[in-house]
This record gives sequence, structure tokens and C-alpha cells, in this order.
Amino acid sequence: MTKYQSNRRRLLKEVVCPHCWSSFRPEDVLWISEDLSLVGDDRLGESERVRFLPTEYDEYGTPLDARGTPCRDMACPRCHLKIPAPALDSPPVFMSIVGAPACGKSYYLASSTWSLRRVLPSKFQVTFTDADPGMNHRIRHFESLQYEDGGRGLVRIDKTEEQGDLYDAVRIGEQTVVLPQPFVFLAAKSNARAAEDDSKNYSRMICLYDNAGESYLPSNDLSTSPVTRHLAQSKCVFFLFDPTQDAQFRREYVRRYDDATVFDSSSSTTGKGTAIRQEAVFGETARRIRSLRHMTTNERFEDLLIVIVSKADVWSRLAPGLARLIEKNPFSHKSGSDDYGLRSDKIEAASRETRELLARLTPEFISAVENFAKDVVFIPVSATGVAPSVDAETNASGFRVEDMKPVWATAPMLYALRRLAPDLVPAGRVSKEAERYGD
Ligand SMILES: Nc1nc2c(ncn2[C@@H]2O[C@H](COP(=O)(O)OP(=O)(O)OP(=O)(O)O)[C@@H](O)[C@H]2O)c(=O)[nH]1
Ligand SMILES: [Mg+2]
Repeated sequence: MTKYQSNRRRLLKEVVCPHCWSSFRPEDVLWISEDLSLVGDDRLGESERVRFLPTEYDEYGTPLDARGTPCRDMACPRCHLKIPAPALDSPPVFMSIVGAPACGKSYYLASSTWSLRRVLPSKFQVTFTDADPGMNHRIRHFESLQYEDGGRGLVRIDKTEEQGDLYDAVRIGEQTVVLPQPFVFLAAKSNARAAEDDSKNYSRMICLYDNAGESYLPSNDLSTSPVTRHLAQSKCVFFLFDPTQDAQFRREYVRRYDDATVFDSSSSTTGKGTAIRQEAVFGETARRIRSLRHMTTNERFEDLLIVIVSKADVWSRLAPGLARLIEKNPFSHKSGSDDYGLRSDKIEAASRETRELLARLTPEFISAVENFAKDVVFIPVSATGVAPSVDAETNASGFRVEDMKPVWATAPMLYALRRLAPDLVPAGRVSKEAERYGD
């Protein structure tokens, strides 16, 4: 046991790297030198700081680099990329965000993390923070761009690219492997709640991945670019189904309301829907999961599959009962207490209504999903609450920060946490009182 281990906190037996998903013992973690003269790494390149296994420590047990400078940052022994400190003591929960190009993945992610930063501490006494601010800078940028700094006219989150600065290139053996940058959050009980219950499960490290939709198309899964292989680890797969890209949804909308302009503006770059069939994207995702997890053809996925039916502001008119249900938050006060709990019953009721609509309009998608997974929940979400506007001069589309009103953006993650980390998100009590006050 190293000094680091004995001096600090209770470490996990096994750490999983959020970049390359290899597992290692905490005592094998590498440290990143602090002294600016110590540069050069065989996996990351000449300009990267030196990675090393420490042998010298200061009086506080902090590892010292070859120049005697105390070090703060750790790295994975396999890929050498930086590991956030909570990775060593908070059990990880991996979650993948999957779907066709332009289905709304990046908007959903930004609205969800932006909303969770508020809802988890204020309602559930759980802090939701960046496990490493540097690693989450892109999502922070999206959150402030789209939800915080108003008064700048129309703004938009750019399409996620398949290459560039969202990925890290690492030399592993003879190959250069391209890995997606994860977003890593720490969800931890607030001090008050942790003091009340002495459960060992005080916190979780939540690792989320947002790929370009194109990375889920067949033939885009290479061993040198394993950018979607988080699917092997994920305890929850969020698959976004975008009704504005579905011909049947469009037809039904035109039949009922005689106008599909809102569908056109919300399916973004592709105008009148895409040529990509979403059940084919789901089929390819299922194929990858089967192959990565060595599942037989008939075996069913046993982890949680949440189908997020995105852009609900556009299509929820097709199901008025559902539209009313999602006007209220899916959490409620527990009677006689200031604490809140999650109303899974409301989410499951919304799931049944959403499934019914999908089964009527896209039976092929429902059948693909339900043949693959045992446990599927359908959750309607609107990341924006409104359709995009178009700038009259530039013809570019975007959203005004002032207009943004996410609907049920926290529901998928709260539901997943309730199932995967129930000590963090308690159940809301269904009481007459709660119903009366509309909680
Ligand atoms: N009406 C409406 N439109 C949305 C919503 N979320 C996203 N959009 C629109 O859909 C477009 C695509 O959303 P993105 O989040 O960039 O889609 P993506 O799935 O990340 O796409 P890729 O990065 O290409 O894979 C956006 O430019 C918005 O115009 C929503 O909640 N409601
Ligand atoms: Mg994107």
C-alpha cells in the first residue's frame, strides 16, 4: 500500500479509466509531473508532461516528481490520459448517449446537466459537480451558451464532429488509437444527508459520452477509432429517437394539423427529415453492444435502456394526455418533509403513453428495441421547450437563451440514478397531499 493510499480516503478495489475503459488497481495509477521541465510521454507525445509511478512523497503523502515538485494530477496506466481524482474512490456509472445525426443528443446533454446542477442539490440534497473542470469544459461552454448568457440573439450548439479536439489520440502498442473525451461528474450526498445516513455509498462518478450521430452508422466502428466502445461499459444507454426525422410522425402531424413547418425547422440541417432510418441506427447500436459484450443472438440486454423521445415541444400535441403529464416535474415533496423524491410512477405512466404513440406510428422501431432489451423505458424530453427560430438576415437557425424552457430534461438521468444508485435519488411518496399541491 502506498503512502497515498494509507493517508487518504477509502479507495475502490478496481478503477475503470473513463477514456480507454481499462481497469487497474488504484495503487497502479500514474502521476503527472508538475515541474514544467519534465515533458515527453511515449503514448501522448513530446509536449505532454511526464507520467510516472511515484517513489518519493512529501510529509502529507503527496507524490513528488523527479524534480521534487508535489503533484496533483493522476493518469491511467494504459492510455496515460488524465484520471479525475474521484475515479479512485467513487464507484463509476457509465452512461452512453446514442442516436442518429441531429436527433438532439448534444442539446439534451447540455439541458440535462444544466438542469441537474440545480435540481439535484435543491431538491435531493445531492451535489452534482464537475469531477474535473478541465474535462467538462465543452459541456460547460454549451450550458452557458444555450442556457445562461442571454441577450446575444440567436445562438446554437454546433454539430458534434467525428474528429478534432473532442478526441484524444494515444499511441498504444503499434497503433494510434482515437478515444472520445468523456464528460465526468461527481454526484454526492450533501453533507447534511451524508450525516443522516451512514451508507458507504456516499458518491458516484458519472461518465457520459456524446458522439457524432455518424459514429453510430454501420462501418464506422474501427479498432483504431473505438469512439463508441463506452457501450461495453454502460449501465444505462440513452437512445434518442427524434420524431421530427420520422416520416410516419410527420405524416400524422400533417394529417391532424395540416402543417409540418415546425417539423422541418426542428430536424435541423437535413430539412425534411433524413434518409437515415432510426431503427437502423438502433440496430447497429444493438449489434455493437452484442459484439462488445459477447452476447449471443438471442440473449437480451439486461442493463437499462432509456429511449428518450426528443423534441417533445414539437410532437407532444399528438398525445394531449402526455403533454399534460409532462407539464409538471416528475418529483414531489415527501409528506411532512422538505426533501423530494422521484415519482417513478409518473415517469412510467409517461413511458406507457409514449410507447403507445410510437407503437402506432413506428412499430418497426418498437419491435427492434423490445426484441433487444428486457428493460425499456420511453421518456419524452424537450431540451429547449421551443422550436428554433431563423435569423431573417443570415437565415441561420438557433435559439434565444430567454426562450429556453427545458421540459423533463432531468427525468431520464434521475430515473437512471433511481434505478442504479437508489441511495442518491430516493422515491417520492405518492400522497393525496402531493397530488393536491400538484407536485
Ligand atoms: N424543437 C426542438 N428542436 C431541437 C431540440 N433539441 C435540438 N433541436 C434541434 O435539433 C438540432 C440538432 O440537435 P443536436 O443536439 O445538435 O443533435 P445531435 O444529435 O447532437 O447531432 P450530431 O452532433 O450531428 O450527432 C439542433 O440544431 C436544434 O435545432 C428540442 O428540444 N426541440
Ligand atoms: Mg451533437
